Amino acid sequence: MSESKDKLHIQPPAEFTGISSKKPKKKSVGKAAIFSAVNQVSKYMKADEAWKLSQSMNQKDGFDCPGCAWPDPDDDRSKLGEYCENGIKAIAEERSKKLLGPEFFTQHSVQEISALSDFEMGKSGRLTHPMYLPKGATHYQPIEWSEAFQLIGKHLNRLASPNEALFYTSGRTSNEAAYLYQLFARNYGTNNLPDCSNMCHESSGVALSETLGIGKGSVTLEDIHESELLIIMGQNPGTNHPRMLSAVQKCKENGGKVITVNPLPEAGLLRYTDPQSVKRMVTNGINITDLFLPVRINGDVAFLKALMIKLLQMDETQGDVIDHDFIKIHTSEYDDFIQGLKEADLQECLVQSGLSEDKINAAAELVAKKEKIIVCWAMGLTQHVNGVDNIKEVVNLLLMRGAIGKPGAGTCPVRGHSNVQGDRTMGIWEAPKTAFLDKLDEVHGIKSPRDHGLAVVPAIKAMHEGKAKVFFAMGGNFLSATPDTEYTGKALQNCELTVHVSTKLNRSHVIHGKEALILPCLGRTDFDIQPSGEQFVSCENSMGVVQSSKGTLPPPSNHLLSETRIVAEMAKATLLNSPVDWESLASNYNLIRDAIEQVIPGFEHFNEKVKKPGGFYLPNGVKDRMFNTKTGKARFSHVNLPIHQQKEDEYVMMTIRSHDQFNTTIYGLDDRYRGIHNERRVVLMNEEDMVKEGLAKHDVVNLSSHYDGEERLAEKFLVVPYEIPPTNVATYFPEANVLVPVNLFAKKSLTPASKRVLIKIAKA
Ligand SMILES: Nc1nc2c(c(=O)[nH]1)N[C@H]1C(S)=C(S)[C@@H](COP(=O)(O)OP(=O)(O)OC[C@H]3O[C@@H](n4cnc5c(=O)[nH]c(N)nc54)[C@H](O)[C@@H]3O)O[C@H]1N2
Ligand SMILES: Nc1nc2c(c(=O)[nH]1)N[C@H]1C(S)=C(S)[C@@H](COP(=O)(O)OP(=O)(O)OC[C@H]3O[C@@H](n4cnc5c(=O)[nH]c(N)nc54)[C@H](O)[C@@H]3O)O[C@H]1N2
Ligand SMILES: [Mo]
Repeated sequence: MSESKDKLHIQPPAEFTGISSKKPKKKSVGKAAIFSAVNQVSKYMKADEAWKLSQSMNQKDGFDCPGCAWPDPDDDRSKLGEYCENGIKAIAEERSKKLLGPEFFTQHSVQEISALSDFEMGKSGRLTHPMYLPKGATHYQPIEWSEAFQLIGKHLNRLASPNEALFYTSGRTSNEAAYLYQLFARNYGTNNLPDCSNMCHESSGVALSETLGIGKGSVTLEDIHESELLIIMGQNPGTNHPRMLSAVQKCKENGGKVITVNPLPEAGLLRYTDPQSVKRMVTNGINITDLFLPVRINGDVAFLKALMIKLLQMDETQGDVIDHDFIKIHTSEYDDFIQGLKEADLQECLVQSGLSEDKINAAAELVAKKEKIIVCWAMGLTQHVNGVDNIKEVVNLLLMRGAIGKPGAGTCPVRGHSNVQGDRTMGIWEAPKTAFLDKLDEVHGIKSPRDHGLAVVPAIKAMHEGKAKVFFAMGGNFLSATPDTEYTGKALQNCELTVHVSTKLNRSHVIHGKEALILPCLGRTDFDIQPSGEQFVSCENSMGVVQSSKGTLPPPSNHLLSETRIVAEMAKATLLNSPVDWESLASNYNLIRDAIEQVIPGFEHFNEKVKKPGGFYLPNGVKDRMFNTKTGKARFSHVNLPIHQQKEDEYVMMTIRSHDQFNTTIYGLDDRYRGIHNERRVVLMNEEDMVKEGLAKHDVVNLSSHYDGEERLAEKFLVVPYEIPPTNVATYFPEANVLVPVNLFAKKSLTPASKRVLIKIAKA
């Protein structure tokens, strides 16, 4: 335990773990990835369980990896198990051989537990018992499940309005649990269903719905394989979606080219060795990126505009660059868009993007020559004030080239959590469509509220202002994942009751409401037995494939309930005259799937189809050039260059993931590809900037952000020289979240702008 036990740590304790830093790697995966995975497994898991799980992970009759949402191949799945290093780490984390029982909580006060680092919390073991923190108490104590549900029911029923309750979801929740959870919230009377998506791909959802008519991507794994040009923007797949690299490899083997747009030269995007191919291991892998564009943070609109200006010029001089036929038949608002593009200033775009004209010309050459183009993106594009515009500009580019709704071409927002896309399909959304609610009401005989609810940022504010009083989380780590950690901490502390359904201990459990509950649940790898027998659940991956997932190991404790069961018991204890038969639904998940089939389009014969190996694709009109938009066509958008203000002494900070974490879960303290070992409190800085600030490698600095007249402080970070554009810096999430102002979020999507925060750096 840390020395600073005498205070409650809303932020992770600012203590160093002993850095060593080397030159970043120039390639990813390969043997080192296997060693790293084996190391995690042997340290934290039982060997026989590890072997059993590696055989069933992402297999057609197995369970869905609790890591990222990258899809599994439709046909040939690797014999070794369709896994990656970080997938192995995810299961080692869930199936940890250590158990965290009531003794831990009775021995250590909440304050003492808060002094643990996030890494230590995660490694303290799998939660085994429901725990309760009474008002004013310093320690959690065990509680019976029935009493816990009664307590939740009592709190919910005494609120002045159902809108004083918040029901958060993290993206691991299965379709079945998510459906039941939103049904409960709406039967209870609120659309307050904030979810991790609000902090993640919401900007993509908003932009894609508006421009193409569906908030999801339009490509399949096959499309990636046969694409002629992949543009990978704001994404670090070597760490966050390692299995994507096998698909990119196939694309390259078929002759495809790759452009990477990223402030950092991420190792995973430079060179890749497939850990499942002996030949590749021997030949030392393949080059991934053909053209690397080291864009400045938030220089993407500028880059895309410059690129499109070039394409327009090429079309005017040599012809055949812009797909005029496609544009005429399938799109609207092209003239406005072109007008805007003609008014844009190339020089200004070059300066803002930080890219040379040569680089833009090289990119334009590739884009003009290739017909099958896919743009892949993740948080580097979405988590900006103009996140929605970033994605609209991506769509503009694809539409110009007619690269939508044909094989090998389209949009590929690469999702984060393994079922974040499915949760939204199931109705985990604070702004549901009326048609969805109408159907829900008709099928279940309830009366859903029609007023929209609160997304993550407004939910934090509502708690802070005392307007929301009960916070319930289905998974996740709300405190540490959200922006403005100190502000959010106070918001949670204001609540009458906070409840966390969790598999592992995290900081949100110790920064609690006046009363608090921790409800331990089954994970992806566990059997789930209900009165009608053994159950399976389903998930939707990043490409709209729904498939079943079934745990293969006995649960680590007899006291765990499934998320579905928890929702049903909470509903029974809260809703006294509900027309929904909660007991039957939780006893047999086939009945939940029957209900989903009736309410949500695309799930016809759900129970039958989901049992087929490999699952089924949900309908997606964009693939057939059917655009369900306001104009009935794919819409061009007019996007402005963002206006950036940055003072002389300010830096632009992005908060990113290290190689050894899954969001707020810290698997280890290394960021192997970036050459950083045994430390997370680092700030990656350009060497010229270090000289300007008089800083040397591993100097200790404090970071402060200044927004709307308020100062936020994050103490003690070590400077690491890095290849990053001047005046741009990078830190890890969640350590730097305290610097992200709660009011700094994307227009329209309300996604916290965690990738562009203005900070000052001062020697400590
Ligand atoms: N192992 C592992 N896997 C994960 C996760 C994890 O934490 N660990 N998290 C999951 C989740 S929920 C998500 S959403 C995804 C996240 O996957 P990513 O989006 O890949 O994750 P980040 O680390 O946030 O990386 C963002 C990348 O964008 C770049 N970037 C930052 N700002 C900009 C910008 O302004 N422009 C451009 N062009 N690039 C920029 C950064 O340099 C970095 O390479 O991964 C999922 N998978
Ligand atoms: N500054 C900054 N902030 C960010 C980001 C960023 O890039 N920068 N990224 C944002 C993004 S993209 C996302 S998606 C969010 C993530 O936000 P969250 O989804 O809220 O956070 P996680 O860290 O994924 O949640 C981890 C916790 O989930 C619980 N858990 C794990 N598995 C299960 C399960 O099967 N069931 C249940 N009930 N609980 C489980 C464990 O208790 C674990 O401690 O963070 C966001 N925050
Ligand atoms: Mo995410």
